Amino acid sequence: MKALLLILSIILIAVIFVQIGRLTELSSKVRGEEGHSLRKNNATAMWLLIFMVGFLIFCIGSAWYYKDVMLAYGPNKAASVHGEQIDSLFNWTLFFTGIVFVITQVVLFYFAWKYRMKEGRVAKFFAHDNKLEVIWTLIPTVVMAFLVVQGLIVWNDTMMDVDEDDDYIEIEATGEQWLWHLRYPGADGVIGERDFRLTSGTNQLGQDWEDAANHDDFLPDKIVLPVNQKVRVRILAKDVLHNFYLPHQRVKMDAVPGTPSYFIFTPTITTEEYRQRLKGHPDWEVPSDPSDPTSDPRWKAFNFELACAELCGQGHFSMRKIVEIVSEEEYEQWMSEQTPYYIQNIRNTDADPYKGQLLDYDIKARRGELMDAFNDVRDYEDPEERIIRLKYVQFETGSARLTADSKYELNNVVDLMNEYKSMTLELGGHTDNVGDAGANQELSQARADAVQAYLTGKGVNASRLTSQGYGQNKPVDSNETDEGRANNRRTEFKIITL
Ligand SMILES: [Cu+2]
Repeated sequence: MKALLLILSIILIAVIFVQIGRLTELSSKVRGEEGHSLRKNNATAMWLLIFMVGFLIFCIGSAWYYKDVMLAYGPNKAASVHGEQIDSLFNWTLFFTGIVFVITQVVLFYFAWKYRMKEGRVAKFFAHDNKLEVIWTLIPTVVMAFLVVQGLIVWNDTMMDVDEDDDYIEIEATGEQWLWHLRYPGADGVIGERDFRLTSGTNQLGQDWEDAANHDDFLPDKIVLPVNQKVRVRILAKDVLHNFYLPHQRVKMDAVPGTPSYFIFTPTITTEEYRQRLKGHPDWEVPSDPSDPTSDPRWKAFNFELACAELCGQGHFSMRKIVEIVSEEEYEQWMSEQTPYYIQNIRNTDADPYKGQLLDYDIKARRGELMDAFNDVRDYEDPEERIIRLKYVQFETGSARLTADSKYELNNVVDLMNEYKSMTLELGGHTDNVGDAGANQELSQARADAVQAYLTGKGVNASRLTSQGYGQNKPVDSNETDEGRANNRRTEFKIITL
């Protein structure tokens, strides 16, 4: 209602001015034509000057009023290294075009006033003026050259690929109608191979499971990156054109089906720091949920985002993902909480080419488990508490022959023995209660001996090892269930001295 009244009053004032103009015209006509025309010109010239002043005040005032929503200023400054360069380029361009804008407006209206029609004044005609030509060619040339060269420098910096020995994180984003698939390389830092022909319901990206680099890749539903770390994003599309856009970091690159592209950037400010930057600006102090006045202010609810900047179809808007820029420690923490897609969904299914086989990934994980177990018990005083179960040492059924995969666990024991030169161990064999107790006793002794033989074969001095078969006498679980019996059939070592 207020706005309507305001518009109406502006229209009315305009009508009044037009009417006054007509009245003056009529009255001057009554007084005579000659003087009328001159007076009309004077009035128009004066109005032009007034308009110029009003217009410039309006332009400067509105720029000041809207400064907090302008790119590259205040809360909207870039959050990446190259983004600051791009912003600075915008500001330089605005600076020069601003000067030209003010000068041309002032000159335009001032000349219209100064050279208005006067009695006896005649127009000056000239066909050519070298001085003028030089001035209005040279000045724009110099300014444009400066802006273009600056632009080229920034462009080259921004579009430069990583060097081989650079320290950077590589992630991958694949656009699809209408979502982004994000992929991180996992612990090995290498993104696994893809082949579109392998794409299926459980393999949306066509990851090649033969490639070990794929085994630790994980597919998070948001982008998390450490601050001040160079990032290379591989950008692909599965169907139509999409565009990978991180507005605050000034990252923008087309995702083209069939033609992978990339973008390199270094975030310079964490999400939390950016929130602090927004805090205090009136636009950001309003509730984040307009329908709930008690909700957090907008600055507190702020998140960087990944958007698609290509109009890729009706679900285009839903391609938004959260981007979190965090400290190095928070990033490591988050990484350690992620589960590789392969391990969670593919491992030991029919789609797994390594079904039933041991992977580097498992070998490393098993080593970690054993080292953790060792560190957990090594400080106990009582050797009875310093017992570690060799979870992955197994024997062929009913025999004392080690399975092939047992060597990984036993090699870890060899490493421990080599690291702790004075450590001595008792190797213990245990069975469940199925079958004859005497036979079980014999089997457990034979198995403990087999382990001892393996270790001495690897160079561990025999005097540091004893072997003991315990048969079925020391169960750690119930012998009533399959699971319990499996737990009771085990090989352990006891740290006698350390
Ligand atoms: Cu899209």
